[in-house]
Amino acid sequence: MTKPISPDLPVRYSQEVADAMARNAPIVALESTIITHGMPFPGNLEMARSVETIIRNEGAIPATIAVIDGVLHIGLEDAALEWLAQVPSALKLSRADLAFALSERRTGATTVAATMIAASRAGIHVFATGGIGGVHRGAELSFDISADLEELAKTPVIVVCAGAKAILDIPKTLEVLETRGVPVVTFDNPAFPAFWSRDSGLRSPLTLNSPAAIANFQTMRQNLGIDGGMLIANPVPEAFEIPRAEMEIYIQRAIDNAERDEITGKAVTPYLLDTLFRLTDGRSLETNIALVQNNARLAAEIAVAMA
Ligand code: PSU
Ligand code: MN
Repeated sequence: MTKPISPDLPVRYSQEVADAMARNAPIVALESTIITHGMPFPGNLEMARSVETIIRNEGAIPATIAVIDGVLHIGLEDAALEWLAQVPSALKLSRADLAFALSERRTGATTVAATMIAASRAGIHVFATGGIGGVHRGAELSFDISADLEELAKTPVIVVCAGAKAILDIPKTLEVLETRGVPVVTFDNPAFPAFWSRDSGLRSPLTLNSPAAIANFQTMRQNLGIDGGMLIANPVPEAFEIPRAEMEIYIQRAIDNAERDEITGKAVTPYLLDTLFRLTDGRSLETNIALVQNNARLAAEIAVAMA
């Protein structure tokens, strides 16, 4: 079901990832848009390094994915990670423009959708991130629905996230996932989480309590010949939670600013994330880092269970 990497694709594996592949060791993919467009420096670099360490400590190998000068990197050495965390000009790459960055020899960071494509082609089945893209509030007018949702329907990768940010319309996001046949499984909790908060106010479509059960579920889908990935929602640890009501004030302000500044297309999500970091004075960043770390741990456990 995984399409192999074409010999004509400019791809480079980190030493660690190449070794892991040779011995069939568990690997966890990581996206890079969260580094270049999702968090400010130096918190982004601290996050990127710490999640790699957590994955190694769980017995898996991290593969951060990005395009550097037209080469698709599966696994970044530390110097490249440090450089990417500060480069101002990186493109934000999704399904629509991942190949463009390769054909035009550009540098760009991969979103959830593009990371899933690259991971799947490389034979990596588990991926950890913070929040996914989804259906934006007001999508009935703007038509702004992230390509991440379509990719989850198509590409067989398990994506571990902390739910969806309430900058999105969470009920509509869950509706689209259901329509497209994407299982949404919350880990060890009946409520679907909303990124900074453990409870979005919506019940999770499905719940599972162990990494092995998640691995078995995906294997059974493949036994049935069902394509596509699944979304694992891992609630933020209680100690780092920010209550929904408190975030809602900032979210509404960020959305209002985006409308005032006429932000559209792929600029919308980075604009909202940046505005929220400024409005919360960095407090949201601490929570954001903690939840990505928590997701990296669970993703590594799932990868180990699948190996
Ligand atoms: N949501 C977050 N943090 C992020 C993103 C989303 O809370 O960093 C990034 C991810 O890379 C995601 C992308 O795949 O934004 C979605 O962008 P868009 O809505 O333009 O598809
Ligand atoms: Mn969009």
